[in-house]
Amino acid sequence: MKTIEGSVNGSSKRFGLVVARFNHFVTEPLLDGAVAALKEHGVGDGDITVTRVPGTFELPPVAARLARSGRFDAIIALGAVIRGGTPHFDYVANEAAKGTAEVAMRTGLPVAFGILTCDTVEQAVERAGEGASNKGWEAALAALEMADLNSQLGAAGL
Ligand code: INI
Repeated sequence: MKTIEGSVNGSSKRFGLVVARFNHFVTEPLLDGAVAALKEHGVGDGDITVTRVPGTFELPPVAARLARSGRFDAIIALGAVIRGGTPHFDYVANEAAKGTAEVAMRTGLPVAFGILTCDTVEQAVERAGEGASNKGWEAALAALEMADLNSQLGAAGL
């Protein structure tokens, strides 16, 4: 039996990050967590590119553009959708989930989903704290593992 599994070693891998500015008090800590995780796992500062967009709804098209550029091994999308009194939440959250998944499926490049969908500001802030409970950190770990898995699958001719 053969098992192929990615590791979280990011040396010589390049990552494109796209961050929503909406709810920046949550998304900037998510970005900090993601960048810290990448660097902790061997990614060079020059191999990290950060782009910012107005809101989570705008994440998928920019993720697609980064993915198609051929310059990255994985993309990390970071945003925070917090439920208000309007149906806007569902539209933004659904489109972001559908859109980022579609980018990954169409391009074959991993797109990590670091987008919080929370009922309250408190829940969002809780998920953007220091350390491994930070969802940006978690998304970066997924991107690292998937980037390495892709390399290994390629090396195995799969
Ligand atoms: N964008 C977010 O990133 N989070 C939200 O909670 C949010 N809400 O609730 O409205 C939000 N809206 C803006 C949206 O992402 C777009 O930027 C806007 O609709 C313009 O296209």
